[in-house]
Amino acid sequence: MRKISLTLLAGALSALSVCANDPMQWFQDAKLGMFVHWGLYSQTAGEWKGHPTRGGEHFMLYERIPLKEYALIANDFNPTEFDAEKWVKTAKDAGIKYIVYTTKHHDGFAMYDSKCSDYNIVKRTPYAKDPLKELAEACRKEGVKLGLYYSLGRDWEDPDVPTNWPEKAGRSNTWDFPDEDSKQLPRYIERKVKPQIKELLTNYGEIAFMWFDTPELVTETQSRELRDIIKTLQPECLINSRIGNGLGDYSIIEQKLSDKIIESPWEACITMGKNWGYNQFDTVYKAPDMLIRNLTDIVSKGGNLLLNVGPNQKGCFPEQTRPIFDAFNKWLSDNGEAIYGTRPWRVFGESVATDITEESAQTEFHDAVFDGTPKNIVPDVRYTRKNNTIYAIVRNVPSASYTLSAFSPKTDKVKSVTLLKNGNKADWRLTKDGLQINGMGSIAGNTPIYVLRVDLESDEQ
Ligand code: H79
Repeated sequence: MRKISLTLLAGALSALSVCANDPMQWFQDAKLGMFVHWGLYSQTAGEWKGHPTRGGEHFMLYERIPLKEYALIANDFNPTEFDAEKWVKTAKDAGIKYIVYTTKHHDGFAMYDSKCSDYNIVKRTPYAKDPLKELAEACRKEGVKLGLYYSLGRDWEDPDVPTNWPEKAGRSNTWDFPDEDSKQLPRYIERKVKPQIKELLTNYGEIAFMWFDTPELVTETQSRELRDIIKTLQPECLINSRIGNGLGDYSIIEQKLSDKIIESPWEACITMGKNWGYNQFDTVYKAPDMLIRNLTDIVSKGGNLLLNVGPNQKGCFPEQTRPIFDAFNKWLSDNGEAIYGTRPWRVFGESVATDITEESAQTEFHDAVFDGTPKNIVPDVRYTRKNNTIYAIVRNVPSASYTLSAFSPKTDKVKSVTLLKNGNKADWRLTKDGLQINGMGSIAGNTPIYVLRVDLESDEQ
C-alpha cells in the first residue's frame, strides 16, 4: 500500500516537472520575442550603385544581381559596433523573452562561422568574427532564449535550388544558374542545409527554436529528415511550421493579425518599419502604441508576437526602435501580468460603443504599416485569462463609463475589479448587459491602453 502511494507520488511529481519544463508551455507563456534580420542586405541598406533598390532584403532577386557582384558586399561589411550584450539587454528590458536570429536568409550568406560553406561572415568579411557565438553567450547570460532563422527552400548562392512560386523558377537565381530543369534540390539539402543545421545545433549551446522560412519545393521526406536531425541533437528545440509539410510544432502568421482565437500554438512576426532588413529609406516606423495594440490583440487570440528589428551596417539598432523598446518596457512593467503566462478567455474581445465605426483588424494593421501613425483606432477591449482572473485590456476607449458585455451576471461571480497597474479599485456592477464600469477616466488617467483585473469567484471560466 505504502509502496503504491509512493510510486503514485513519484509519478505525479515527475508529471509536474515535465509540465513545468515543457518547451511548448514556455513558448506559449513567453508571448514576446525579437526577430533580428541582419545580413549583407543590411550593408547596402536599400541602395545599390547609387540607386534605391526594390525588394528590401530580397533585392538580389528583384534586381537580378549576379552572385559574384553581390558577394562583394561582404568586403565592406564590418559591424564594429556590434555588441551582443547590448542587443540582448535592450530586448530583455523591453520585456522580450526570446530572440530569433537570421543565420542564413534567401541570399544564402551565413551570418555565423560555417565550416561547410565559405560563403559566411567569418570567411568573407573584414569583421571576420562570429556574431552568433557572442549572441548565444549573451542570451545565456541574460536568460533570454535563442532561436535561429534559416531560409530553407530559397538560396540564391547555391546552384541546386529550384522554386515554383508564383510560377516556375519564380524565386530562383536564374541569372547565375539559368537551367532550372537541371537543379537537384537533394544536392543542396545534403551539401548545405543538413550540415549547416547540424552546425547550428551543435556549436551554440541550447537552441530553443528553429525558425525556417519559405519551404518552397522541400518534400515531406526532406522536412522529416531535418526534423529528425534537430530533435536528435536537441530534443527540446521547437520547430516552426515553415519546415514544411505540416511537420512544425507551431504555426506562423507573417505581417498580419488573426481575426480569431487559434487554439494551437502560433506566432505573428511583424516588422517595426516596412522592411525586415535595415533600409536607409525606411525611416517612419510604426507608432509604439500601435505595436502594443498588436501585442495585446495577438495574445488575446492565443499567439506570440515576434517583433522584428533590422540592425544596420555597424551592428546597431536603428534609432527609430528606441521609442518602441521604451514603450514596451513601460507598458509591460505596468501590465505584463495581463500578458505573460495567460491564455485566451471565452472571447478574444469586444468593441466598446462609441461613434467611431469599426474597421477590420487587417485595415488597422496596414494603416500602421504604411503610414506609421495610428488611425481609425477602434475603441475596444481584449481579454486574457489566468486561472480565475480575467484581464480586460481596454484600448483607446475615450469614455469613462462603459459596459463589458462578455461578462454575464448569470455565470460570472465577480469578486473585484481593479486597475492592474496600481491596484486601485474600480467602480463596477454586474447588470443584465454585462460588467458595467463607471468613472474610469479619473482612475486610468489618459493612458491609451490600460488593464482592468477582474477576479472571479470560482474556476468557471
Ligand atoms: O525574412 C522575412 C522575409 O524576407 C521573408 N519572410 C520574413 C520572415 C519572406 N520571404 N518571402 N516573403 C517574405 C514573401 C514575399 C514578400 C514580398 Fe517583398 C513583399 C516580396 C515583395 C513584396 C519583402 C517586402 C520583400 C520585398 C518587399
